[in-house]
Amino acid sequence: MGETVGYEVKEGIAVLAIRNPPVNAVGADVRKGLAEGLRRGIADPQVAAIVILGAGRTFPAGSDMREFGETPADPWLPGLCNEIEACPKPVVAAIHGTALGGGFELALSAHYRIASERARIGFPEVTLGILPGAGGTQRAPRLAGAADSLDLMLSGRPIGVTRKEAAPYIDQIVHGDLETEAIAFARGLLAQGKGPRPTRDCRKGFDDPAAYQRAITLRKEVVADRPDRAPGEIVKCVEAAELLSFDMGMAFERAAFEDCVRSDQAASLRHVFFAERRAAKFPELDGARPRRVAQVGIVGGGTAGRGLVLACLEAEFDVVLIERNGPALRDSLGKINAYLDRQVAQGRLRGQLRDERMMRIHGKTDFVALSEADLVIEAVADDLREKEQVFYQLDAVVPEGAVLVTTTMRHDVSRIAKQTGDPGSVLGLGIGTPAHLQRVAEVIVPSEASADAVAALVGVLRQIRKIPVRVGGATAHIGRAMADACRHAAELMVEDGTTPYLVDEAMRAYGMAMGPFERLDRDGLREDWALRRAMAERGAPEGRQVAILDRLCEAGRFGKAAGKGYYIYDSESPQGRKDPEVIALIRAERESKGIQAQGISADEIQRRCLAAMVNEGARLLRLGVARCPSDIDVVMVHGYGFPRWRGGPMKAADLIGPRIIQRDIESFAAQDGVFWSPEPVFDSLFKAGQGFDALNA
Ligand code: T1G
Repeated sequence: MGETVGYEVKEGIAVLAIRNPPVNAVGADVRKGLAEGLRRGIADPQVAAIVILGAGRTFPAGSDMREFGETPADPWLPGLCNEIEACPKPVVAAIHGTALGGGFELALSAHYRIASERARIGFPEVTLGILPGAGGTQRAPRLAGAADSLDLMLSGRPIGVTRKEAAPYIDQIVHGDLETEAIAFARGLLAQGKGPRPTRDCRKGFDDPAAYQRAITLRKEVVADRPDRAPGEIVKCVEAAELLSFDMGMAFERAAFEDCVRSDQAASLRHVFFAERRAAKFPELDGARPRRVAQVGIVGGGTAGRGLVLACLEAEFDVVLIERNGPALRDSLGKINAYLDRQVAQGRLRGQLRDERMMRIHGKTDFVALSEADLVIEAVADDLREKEQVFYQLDAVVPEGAVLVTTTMRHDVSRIAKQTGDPGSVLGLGIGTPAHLQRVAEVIVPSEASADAVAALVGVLRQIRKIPVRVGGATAHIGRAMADACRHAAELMVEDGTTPYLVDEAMRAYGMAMGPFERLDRDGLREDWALRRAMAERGAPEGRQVAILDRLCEAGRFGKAAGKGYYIYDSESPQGRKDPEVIALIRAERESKGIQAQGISADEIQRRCLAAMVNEGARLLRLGVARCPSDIDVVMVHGYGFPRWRGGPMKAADLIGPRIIQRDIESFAAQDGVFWSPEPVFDSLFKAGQGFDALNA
């Protein structure tokens, strides 16, 4: 028996303990070990029943995704599940931690299931562009019916075993030592003369065929418009579960699974899963001795500051909020309190927790209050002088070794760090607003930064449930640079003939959460305008410059907050509507430059925007701003609305073929030879026959 599955007989019960840390993923060795353990238990006359459990922190959290794309080694999980189900001796699955995907299917193939009260169960496969492929779509509806089992499969979110929706799957919730409880449960079965109870024979979930069909029909409508394919396949499989025999249903499921697992969507979603985990592995963490962070200081109670306060309170940090004066402080604390009250009113937060959080926030107007802060995040307006002043004051009051973080999006972090006596403890943080709802945070690591400071900030970000992404250098932000490149490609197309509205429509159709011009309007045009004028004063920037944004600003169209930008925003259309005035303004700009308008297809718009992002991504890799292509994908998927099922721009480039993207860039050069010049990496990848994924190793 491989060491991944232990075999012990205790009181006539064979205990198969899976040992494949960290999450007992069901890889080839685990499957082989389980099959051998099962056969041994069946053959052993001393054994009257079998218990399957996970050693360590959890019951198996799924099949081993690192094996995807390869032909699985025998035994395959569906076959193993059938073998467990056919066992002539009762099999009990004892669940703790997170029994997910193939792990939950393993449990469903057992005859009985017990679970620790804090255990969770679920089918996350849909978040990976696939479906439960080891009998989940056939066994779960037999136990729970179509509605609940489909909701579990279509949401992809795990549920606690104490929830009523989990009851059909769990025979007993236990509170003591799991193995002891499992052996007692199995012996209890034997004492009651209870034997195997194959799930395939259960028809409880089919008791009300009309309700079953209604649930199918309803969810077919719900998933019909989803861009990802797996949800529709899941509904068909659960429908088949009631219509076909068990084995036919299993074959139906297998065929659908094979189709999905080979799809680009599945490859993209799997890529994002591992990219999220790779992103947090900063080189600085090796050997670092990060400062323990108990108290966090936030300077500035504006939208950004308040979001950071809320995120830190949720992670149970003590927070000191510094505002410039009493009225501003009361206003910030009032808004934070109001937000938590709304959470309570919406049932998303218990009143007691709100009170606890408000107890852990200390509002002050004097920096001296930060004399015990372990880490301070400055979130004042993005004005260099104001930020330098804040860091100068912080340096005078914070404890030695405290980590100082600036949220500047435009200024040089190293320059701000010079205001302190310990520049090595100063880092940058790029996080969208509202910060408490963002999933990704860019960590700007200047060359002089200390590994301990980086490790401390990464630790805090993981505690406030952010995916930290490393950004090298002291000035750039990955997301902002990528969005700017996409926006420039879009502006060139608008000046040459299309409209901002067609560009946004095309990029929404591509799957982006919003188009580049909607994003500009949301973020405001004023800052970009100011930056362009500052750059123009420093001499004509290289390449073709499109001044449509400047024309809009000259006309007072500064974006959504100003009621109009590329779109008009008013009570009639709070989300914005097209404005013929903008079209007229663009037409006038073309005429002033003698440009003949030419139509551009939606496909071409998407290709140009993607090519611009990929080329910019390649540039950020060359400059060492981004550590690897998958980091860029994580920022774009979580921070800039790039569709997760496309994997991010760098993954999308690999699925299309970097050579094709390179050819596209070269073919666009007539439009702007400076902007559209392919990065050298395209040639080296081509020569090596590789894609960007090769740079993720
Ligand atoms: N396969 C391989 N590695 C996995 C894994 C998996 N299923 N799940 C986690 N890991 C690795 C992960 O990459 C990381 O590695 C380490 O474990 C800790 O994970 C037939 C085909 C369980 C909730 O989708 O959701 O079954 O970075 O950092 O935050 O129907 O991991 O340390 O090297 O995420 O505590 C279905 C995926 C698979 C669950 C724990 N299962 N995992 O979260 O730790 S498809 C899933 C999770 C399937 C069948 C189909 C989470 C977690 P490293 P972590 P965590």
